[in-house]
Amino acid sequence: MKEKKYTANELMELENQYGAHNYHPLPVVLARGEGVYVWDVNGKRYYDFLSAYSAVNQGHCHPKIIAALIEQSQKLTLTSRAFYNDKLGVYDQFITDYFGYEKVLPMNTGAEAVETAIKLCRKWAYEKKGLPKNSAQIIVCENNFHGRTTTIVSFSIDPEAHNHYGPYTPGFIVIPYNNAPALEKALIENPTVAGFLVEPIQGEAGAYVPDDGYLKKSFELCHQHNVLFIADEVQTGIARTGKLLACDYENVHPDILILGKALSGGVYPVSAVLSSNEIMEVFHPGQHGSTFGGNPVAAAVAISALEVIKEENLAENSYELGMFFRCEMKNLCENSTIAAFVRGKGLLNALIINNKANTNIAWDICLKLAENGLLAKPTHTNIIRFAPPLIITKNQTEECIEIIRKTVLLFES
Ligand code: IF1
Repeated sequence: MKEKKYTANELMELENQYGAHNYHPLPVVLARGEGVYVWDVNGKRYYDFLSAYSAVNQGHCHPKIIAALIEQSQKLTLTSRAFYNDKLGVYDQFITDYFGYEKVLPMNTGAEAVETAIKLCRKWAYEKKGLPKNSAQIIVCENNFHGRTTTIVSFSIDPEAHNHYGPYTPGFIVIPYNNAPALEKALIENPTVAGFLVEPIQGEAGAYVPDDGYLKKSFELCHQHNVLFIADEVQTGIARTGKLLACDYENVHPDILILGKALSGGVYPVSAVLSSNEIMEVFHPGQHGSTFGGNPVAAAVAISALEVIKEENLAENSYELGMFFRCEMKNLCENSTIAAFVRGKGLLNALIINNKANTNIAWDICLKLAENGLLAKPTHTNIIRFAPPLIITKNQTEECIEIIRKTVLLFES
């Protein structure tokens, strides 16, 4: 049967009528992606400056990753963990060697990996640290984003993410981000702390980069109090911030490392929790798991996605072009009443917009950016996240800077 051709409006209407309204997408209907570009159903080409929230760091439909997906999908897709398969052990060795850990627990989504890390940390605290039963506390930061499960939103301070989902999971202490004294105070005042869960750069909060030394000091404080330092690098990892991991900027080796998103190059849900034997050995058969966790397709795809990061020097490219991008955005801000300031690391950047005159201005700017061929989305009303695939070239970056500059100019009073 010939495939029905839907118009953009028909497709948006179908989603509106039959899909839950848990998102408010920009009115752009995408049909194809390749590298830094995506095309809508009318054939209009855009630069993708969101990268599916840093899941397509390697670029859309990277040929090597797609080839791995296709090859494995035609051989064996899922065995469950009731049996071994010929890809998982090879992947376990590859990824633990790649990031310098002894053990990995493979999951699917970032939130699943965060939940796994929470369970691992608590179990370690009871069985190794000797905390009393059900006493474990995990310290988290204000303006965190770690996913959308009921436990994770229990410690979110964003009303939109948190409200009306109670009763909430206890056992979390919220402290200010980028504030080592606040962490030290919480550690001293709470003897049953098991772990500190932190984003090395807060993505959803708008590429909020902590002061130099914050991660190192936090890591040291955790170890002084026999508390696990847990880094959520779901968004900041896999070369996004200009190093393989954002923690690498301070040579911090997290006790528990959480990865997701670009671990698969955006072609398949793959996440992972990495740690040491001493910590991971608290998990025994039957105590944690997942139907799809560690499946052969995820294993094959993740190996190829991580190989691409190194083969194409994507961390270095992210570092260099990120510096260039922020320098150009700073120039824009100096000559703008609208663009206030830029922050970020590598190619995880955010432009903070002065929205006093018009609270919707960031959204309006993103609509105009789309018209001008660049896709980005606001976060927290007045922050526009700019995060292209890490394969972007200098020339393409220059072209995108020009698109951003001329678009913001349209809103100058
Ligand atoms: C949405 C935000 C970004 C994450 C970090 C864990 C997860 C995420 C640091 C969970 C996921 C996604 C979720 C997606 C939009 C996006 C997002 F806007 F929601 F906050 F990137 F900033 N840790 N972030 O950023 O991973 O379960 O989604 O695979 O929910 O709208 P996931």
